[in-house]
Amino acid sequence: MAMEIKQDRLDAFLARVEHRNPGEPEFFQAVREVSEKLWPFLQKHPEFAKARILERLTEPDRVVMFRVTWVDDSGQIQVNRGYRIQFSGAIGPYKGGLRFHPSVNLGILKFLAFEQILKNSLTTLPMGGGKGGSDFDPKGKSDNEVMRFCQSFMSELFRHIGKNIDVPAGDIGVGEREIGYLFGQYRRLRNEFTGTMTGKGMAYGGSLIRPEATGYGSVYFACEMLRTRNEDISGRTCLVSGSGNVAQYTAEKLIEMGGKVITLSDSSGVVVDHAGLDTEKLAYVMDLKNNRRGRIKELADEFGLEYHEGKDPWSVKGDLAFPSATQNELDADSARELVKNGCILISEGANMPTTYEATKVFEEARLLFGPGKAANAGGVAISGLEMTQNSMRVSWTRSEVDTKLKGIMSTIHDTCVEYGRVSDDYVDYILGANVGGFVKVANAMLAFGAV
Ligand code: NDP
Ligand code: 2IT
Repeated sequence: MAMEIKQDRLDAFLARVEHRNPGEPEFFQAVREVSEKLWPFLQKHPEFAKARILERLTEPDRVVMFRVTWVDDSGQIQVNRGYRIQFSGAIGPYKGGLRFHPSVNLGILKFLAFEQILKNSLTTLPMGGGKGGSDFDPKGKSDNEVMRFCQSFMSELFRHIGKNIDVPAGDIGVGEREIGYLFGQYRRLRNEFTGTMTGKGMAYGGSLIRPEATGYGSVYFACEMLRTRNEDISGRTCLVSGSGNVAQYTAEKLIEMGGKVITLSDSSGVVVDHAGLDTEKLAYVMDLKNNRRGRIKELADEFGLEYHEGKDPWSVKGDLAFPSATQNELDADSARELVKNGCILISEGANMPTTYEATKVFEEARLLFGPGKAANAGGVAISGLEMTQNSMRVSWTRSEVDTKLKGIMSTIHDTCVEYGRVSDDYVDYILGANVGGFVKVANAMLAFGAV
């Protein structure tokens, strides 16, 4: 009976969140996944429930939305929408990426910023949660068009950010080129050089290992999970989705560790390489995606590999899966297919790539499941260290930063085990990551009183 009353209260809380945020299914999905896991913990900690921490944490500090007007190469005026969600500043300056993709809307950025709060807390570094971006599509645009868009975008964003206020970085569609244009405009408008963005180029304050950090971190996290079962990457068949920043460096680290990476994909289709990608093919992918901005099909054409238009990697037989493209790219049918094919581990390089129903399939099958806020936290962790280096005006070596990245991923894993061990032989990493990320933010909020 008592349990039912508590479940009723969770349902009522979620119904309120859904009602207050209409047309934002991804935001609701993220809040639901977190709240369900947090609820039993909150029952045991009435001080958090009494202070209504979860109600406050699901309401952004503020949302900035603005018009971005720019002129394309043919002289036409174009209008896009820009956003910055400053979700929670409880434990540090707002921190999180910018996404440029036609699918971007308020609900998607709110889900990303909400996840970022707990992810950033898990890194142990002092960073609050934020996210931003635009529905601008960099695909098919010239460098000059991208530059003009970025300059216009920053001409509004600059007044809302700062090294101690809000520090943006990259995400889908925002890589080294875009960060350069954005930071260049920010520096020009402010006339001061500060570490107000991360993911910067090495010539102007970037950190070594930042480009690699999300992908490498996702593999380090997978290693930690495998270690709990006395397993490792070597000789394992790996399915990677996407072929952008996260996918590329996930594949690179897997290959280095002796894994056999048999898939890469993009929004058009999947390439399957039964022999396993080698460093030559990966170098081809990096040039294709980062410089020539082509389609993944060209990898298959170049090396005579299998290509399936409109398909994803999840029906291919593999031991370890690294969804590294976008949200909700892995549904319940795909999850069942992976389980049936003997997959033992999922490490989410992307943010919320697994649908709600699919996570339940993995939980039931008791797979090693590393949720994005833990598994892909390496990227923002090294962003945090880029901020540190900028403030200290020093540059750490590659091996110094890589060692710190390994240490942070291992600490995040420990936190997940601490809060997520539900039996001798099973760690609920979703539970562990959500509670482990929540505690510090909640304690800070308690200390602040009713703000
Ligand atoms: P990139 O823009 O570098 O690459 C994105 C990749 O995902 C591309 O291969 C793209 O294919 C594919 N993709 C994007 N949207 C879709 C879609 N709707 N359907 C299918 N495929 C899609 O982005 P990142 O690699 O930086 O980001 C990938 C994921 O990782 C995102 O979820 C991001 O939030 C997350 N992440 C990124 C971090 C970072 O440091 N960059 C840190 C932590 C998480 P196509 O080229 O065809 O669009
Ligand atoms: O989702 C993410 O963690 C990122 N896109 C990286 C954010 C950052 O500030 O480096």
